[in-house]
Amino acid sequence: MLTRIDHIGIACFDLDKTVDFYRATYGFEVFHTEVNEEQGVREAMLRINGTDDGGASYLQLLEPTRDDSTVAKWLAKNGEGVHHIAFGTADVDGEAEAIRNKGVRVLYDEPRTGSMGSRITFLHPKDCHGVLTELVTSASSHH
Ligand code: CMX
Ligand code: CO
Repeated sequence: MLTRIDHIGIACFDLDKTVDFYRATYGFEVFHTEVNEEQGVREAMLRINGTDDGGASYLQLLEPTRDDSTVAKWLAKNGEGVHHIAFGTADVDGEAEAIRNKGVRVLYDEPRTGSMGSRITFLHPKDCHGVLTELVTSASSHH
């Protein structure tokens, strides 16, 4: 089961400036920052709200760390904006398998490491009506 919006991923050129915008405009504070070398991003998670399943929903602000990263490529083509949406689940492996069996391309054979020790995978945007879709199991709900 997918039980929440885990986060909305937003690509930006300058993470610090974008964080400042979200703080000044909406009062959202940074909950967590990290560099994910595998994904080629420096990111800030802004916690927006708690959710019915005991988890939370975030904005994930993403700045590329290298020119050949997926986010750098996307920014060069599209400019800043919404890059992906992520659904939360207690079982990313099971959900990925079930969705793969429906004919949607899952990008990774095994989930990889995402923000805050979560486990993540992605669905191809061309199989999801143009939306790059991530599935997330947060560290606190690993079994
Ligand atoms: N949303 C919607 N469509 C997208 C997209 C996105 N974010 N990124 C690419 N596309 C579309 C392109 O517009 C293009 O469509 P057209 O052929 O119609 O022009 C097509 O997909 C192929 O795009 P591309 O620029 O050639 O990009 P690639 O195929 O090299 O990569 C993808 C696309 C989805 C495989 C790659 O972005 C990927 O592996 N993403 C998952 C990892 C990721 O995004 N990590 C960063 C976030 C990390 C995190 O959330 O923690
Ligand atoms: Co994400």
